[in-house]
Amino acid sequence: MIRARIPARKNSANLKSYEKTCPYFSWEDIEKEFSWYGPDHSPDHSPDHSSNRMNIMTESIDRWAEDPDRCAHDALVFSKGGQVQTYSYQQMKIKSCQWAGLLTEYGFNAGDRLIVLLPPCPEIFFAMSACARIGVIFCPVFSSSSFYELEIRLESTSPRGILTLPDLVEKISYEFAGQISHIFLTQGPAPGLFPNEVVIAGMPEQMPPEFEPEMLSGDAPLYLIYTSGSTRPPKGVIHTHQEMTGMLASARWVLDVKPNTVLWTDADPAWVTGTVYGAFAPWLCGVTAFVQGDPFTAANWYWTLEKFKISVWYTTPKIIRDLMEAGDDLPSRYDLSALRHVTSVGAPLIPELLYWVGDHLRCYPHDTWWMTETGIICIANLACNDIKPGSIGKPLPGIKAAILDENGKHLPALSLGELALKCPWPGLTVGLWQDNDRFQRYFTDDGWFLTGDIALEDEEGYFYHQGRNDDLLKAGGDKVIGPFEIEQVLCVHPAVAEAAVISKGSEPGKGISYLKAFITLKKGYIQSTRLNYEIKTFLKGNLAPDIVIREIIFLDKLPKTRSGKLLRRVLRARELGIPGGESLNMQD
Ligand code: 6R9
Repeated sequence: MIRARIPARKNSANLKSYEKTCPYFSWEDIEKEFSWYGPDHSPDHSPDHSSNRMNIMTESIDRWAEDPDRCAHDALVFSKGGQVQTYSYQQMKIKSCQWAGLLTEYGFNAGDRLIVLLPPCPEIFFAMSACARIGVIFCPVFSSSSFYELEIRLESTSPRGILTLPDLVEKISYEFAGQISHIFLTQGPAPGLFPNEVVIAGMPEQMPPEFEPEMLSGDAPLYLIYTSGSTRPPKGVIHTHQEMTGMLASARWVLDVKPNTVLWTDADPAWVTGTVYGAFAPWLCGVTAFVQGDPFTAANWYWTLEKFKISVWYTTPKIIRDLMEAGDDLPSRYDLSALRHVTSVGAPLIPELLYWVGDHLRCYPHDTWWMTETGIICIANLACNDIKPGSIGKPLPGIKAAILDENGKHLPALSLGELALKCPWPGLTVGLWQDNDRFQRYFTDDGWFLTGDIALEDEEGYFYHQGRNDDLLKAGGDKVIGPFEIEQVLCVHPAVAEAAVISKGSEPGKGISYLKAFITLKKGYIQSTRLNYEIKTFLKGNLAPDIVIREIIFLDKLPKTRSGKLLRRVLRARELGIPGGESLNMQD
């Protein structure tokens, strides 16, 4: 563990003191900001939620559209190919109402599903806000989804409709396309439309600009999103309207959103990060959500930060690494003076990346941890706390985290175990789509949510992520270690850019794992037997004697998900010749 600290920014942060806030914090204090709040209306106070009528649109888009001081403020700025489209809160409300009108005209009712299969574009956000308005469940899907990925999502959600593009509609099998009531195409031309297909360009604009949000119970589904792939079928995670409380609090404290913030969450809207912090959370705060529709290039990313005066940027270690590899001199060519807060999610923000951003963009990135199932950021480096490099930070006020052993027993500081969160909090998923058995397996009898992540907590309450529990490795004796520990040592070697360590199973007669490492090299280094030997020797000198890496393989790229998560299981499956080596939810 690194002992260095990056000092907190207490004075300018929204949350001034973590220590003073935690003991007195109650979610109800946040709920009070919503129009639905009343002594009998708080979701926590009614066991069946039946008396709570609310809609996230009333508290986000509509609230600001009806505020004379805020209605003209930008709600959404979208840039693609140099073209910029800007929508104020007032304009966003009209779009949302018109799209809600269109969906209603096509027979959509609360509880129906709309699959949105589009690359980033304003229509995703119009559809998202229209679905929320009428209680239709918004189901975003990556436009780069494979035929197979799409098929399992379509089969399991049985949507009333799909919103997509003529090119992408080709990915939907003829059999499924026929079963769906409506396939909406955002653009033409679409030669040979089937009877259930319609090009909707220009149609929402014909609809009335007013559409009262449907008042729903707090646990009414808002969106359904599939988690990153594993060897098992993906999980459809359900999130609800009442999560607005957690979205608002986390955006304010972790992303440090202030009234004049321009927030850029550079995640695809089909990833939970893009859905929550790319749209709903900034809209609840009444600030500008910026969306970049172009694919990543380092120059475009710096240009975006400069041109759109991004003040808060929520990104990933993958993007940071790509920027770092594009060169140290590039950031100095841009005016990044508007940028005041950088946050990261999805994969380990290793100290090398953290310091690089601090040195070259003047803002130290704050790592945040959460998962599709948790709905909101749960553990984070808050601006008011010192950053400990390598740590994912501390649980948000209102959230309790612990490290448990395999029997659910709490482990002392600095022990490796499963990261668990105490239920409930406003963000926690209410269910997995049509899979209650799997949903129940997340919870212990005494009310802890098991994350499946391996972590440890230090004496000061900072958490350190060490990988997924199915990635754990067996060293000598009963010792179990996370692969991340070894990968970090590998990355200290000057030639190594990234590393992944897997176990190929037990070594015959020894009970310890046969460990194999896969590495990519930094620019300027060439793969060679000599370098391989040198790295092995380096590892010997830097790892405990009972941890032995038997093989090191050079790769040009490590397999990762679209959101940049390392897929050790793909390497493992390829190595062992078992299923799972295929590219479920993989980036390329
Ligand atoms: C938001 C999101 C969740 C999994 C999670 C964990 C990994 C997330 C991380 C991190 C290291 C961080 N993860 N944040 N690992 N450091 N700061 O990523 O949701 O796509 O469901 O993934 O991502 O393993 O369990 P999702």
